Amino acid sequence: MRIGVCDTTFARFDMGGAAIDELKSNATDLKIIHKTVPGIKDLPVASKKLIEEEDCEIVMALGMPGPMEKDKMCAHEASTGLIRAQLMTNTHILEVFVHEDEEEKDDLLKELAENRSREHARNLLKMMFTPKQMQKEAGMGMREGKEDAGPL
Ligand code: RDL
Ligand code: RDL
Ligand code: RDL
Repeated sequence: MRIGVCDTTFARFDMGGAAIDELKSNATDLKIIHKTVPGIKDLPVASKKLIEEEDCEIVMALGMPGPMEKDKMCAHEASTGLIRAQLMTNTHILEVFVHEDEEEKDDLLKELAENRSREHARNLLKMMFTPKQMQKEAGMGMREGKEDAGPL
């Protein structure tokens, strides 16, 4: 299976590296095509190219929206673009965003970025290889990078 991984230089942690490591540790026979762009607004077209020009069956788009109001606007625009790219190609692009203001301390932000990237990588493998396993988790309050909220 061909999997696209697209990350940014803006991010303050190597989210793509963590995702690729997690994918490779949990599956064999993966061909991973990795592209890096400057920032999250560049992810939609890079992801679409991974699907259309590199024949990826699914893509992870990883990035870090900054803490300012303009960064949040930027994240919303990037997200809208990623959804549009998915609809245009009928292909999943897992959006893995870690907002810089989700944690105050650098070491906690680093841990969150690493854990969220790895957990979304495992989500990808579940979606592609063991969808029944994912179905078992329906309604379970799953989260990525932090504690699960859990079921009611
Ligand atoms: O196309 C070049 C840039 O416009 C693009 O890379 C943007 O995504 C860069 N960028 C911003 O311009 C901005 O105001 C980013 C952020 N905020 C941000 O919070 N996170 C990013 N990029 O990854
Ligand atoms: O593509 C992978 C994820 O980006 C996607 O599954 C999102 O819908 C996950 N998600 C968030 O990233 C978020 O910030 C969700 C929420 N909030 C939310 O409130 N409810 C969700 N997903 O179901
Ligand atoms: O329940 C607490 C958090 O899950 C909630 O604050 C989310 O909005 C945090 N979050 C993001 O901001 C985001 O951009 C999440 C994701 N992406 C995500 O992919 N998965 C999450 N939270 O569990």
